[in-house]
Amino acid sequence: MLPKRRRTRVGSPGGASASSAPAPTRFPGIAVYLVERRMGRSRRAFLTRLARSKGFRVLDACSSEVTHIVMEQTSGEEAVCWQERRAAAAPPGCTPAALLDISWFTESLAAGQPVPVECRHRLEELLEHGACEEVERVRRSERYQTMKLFTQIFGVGVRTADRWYQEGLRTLDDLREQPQRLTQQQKAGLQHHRDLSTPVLRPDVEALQQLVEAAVEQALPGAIVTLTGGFRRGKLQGHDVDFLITHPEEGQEVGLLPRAMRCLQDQGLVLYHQYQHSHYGDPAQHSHSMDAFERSFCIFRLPQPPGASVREAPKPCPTWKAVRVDLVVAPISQFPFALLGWTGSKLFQRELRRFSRKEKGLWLNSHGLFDPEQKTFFHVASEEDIFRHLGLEYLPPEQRNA
Ligand code: DGT
Ligand code: MG
Repeated sequence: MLPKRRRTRVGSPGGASASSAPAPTRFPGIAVYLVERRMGRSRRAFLTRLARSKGFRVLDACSSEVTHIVMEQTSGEEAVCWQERRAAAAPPGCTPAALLDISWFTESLAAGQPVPVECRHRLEELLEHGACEEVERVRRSERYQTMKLFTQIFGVGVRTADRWYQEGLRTLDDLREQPQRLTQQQKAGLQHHRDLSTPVLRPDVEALQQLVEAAVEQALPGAIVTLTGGFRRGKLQGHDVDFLITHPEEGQEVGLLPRAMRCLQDQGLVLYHQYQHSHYGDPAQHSHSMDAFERSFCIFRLPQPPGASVREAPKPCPTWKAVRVDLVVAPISQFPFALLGWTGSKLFQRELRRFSRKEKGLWLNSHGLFDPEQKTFFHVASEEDIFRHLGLEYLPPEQRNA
């Protein structure tokens, strides 16, 4: 579940008894024991550290002090076994420790304090039926909510979000407490999360277009900036703003993006950017959905006109707003394909490419249209030409919102 590097680091002989000094106990009446079986040693060690950092008392051994025994993916047989063990461990006259599903523990970590034990946390149901439907349902929904929250962060894909979920992280604060796990891109995404999860609106797009056009013109006079993505399809709001840049003379576009970025940075408009060189001819990219164009993934610091309210009243109006912007550079010979690809929607592009391959035997992507039998590329001057080669009626961007 964890990368090997981490596994060897946390999997010291001490296991969960991680040597770091625990934070002072904030909840004296509660002593948790995490059952390692099924949970795994590294996850248990990780959860132990996380819980201790939040002031929970987590014991390394299942002694008589334990008040809450927490188990994960427990079978009925195992739960019976533990039920007998905890009864034997409890001193005469004392209540045996509660036998709980991991959901009680992760909810408590998310809340920053022990949540009340509810019926759905207890493993009794599990003892009777071998599985607890309620726990499964809540867990599924908790997973869904967490994955949704994490994948909305700039720089976080499904695999990373899933790994974090498996490791017990649930909230943005959990992530903020672990900066060493985050890439620079994810840190920027978290830092500006509030703005970036607010939809970008048309007036923002127009203001951004002017700023980008001015910087590009300064970097390379005559270069052309075209709005793509959802906003070219007529959407009124979106999660980012996508621009495609080219120059009417092939080759002139080389080197323009770093110059344009410098110009934008000099104006204090760039909060974060990640530059990526073009990688034409890299075979590793051919099976990948990403194209090979030079690009910058950015977070812009977009000044807000006085009086524009981004956040709810009565807070003072902010003077700027963080906005995600993608700048992509294409040589003019590939521009129509890049424009078609970057206008989207993703589903429309997928269907168009499938149609091209299955019905016409032609391979379409953001770089070109290829005839594998003739081994030739089609030369086109516009999106209309591409539709024509595919034998399709031209669809304007507004009709590509599949
Ligand atoms: P949104 O969420 O409001 O920003 O919606 P869109 O449609 O603008 O989606 P977005 O910004 O993720 O991507 C714009 C279009 O560009 C979308 O149809 C997919 C396409 N696209 C995104 N990344 C790449 C890429 O790396 N290569 C290619 N060829 N297309 C991409
Ligand atoms: Mg977009």
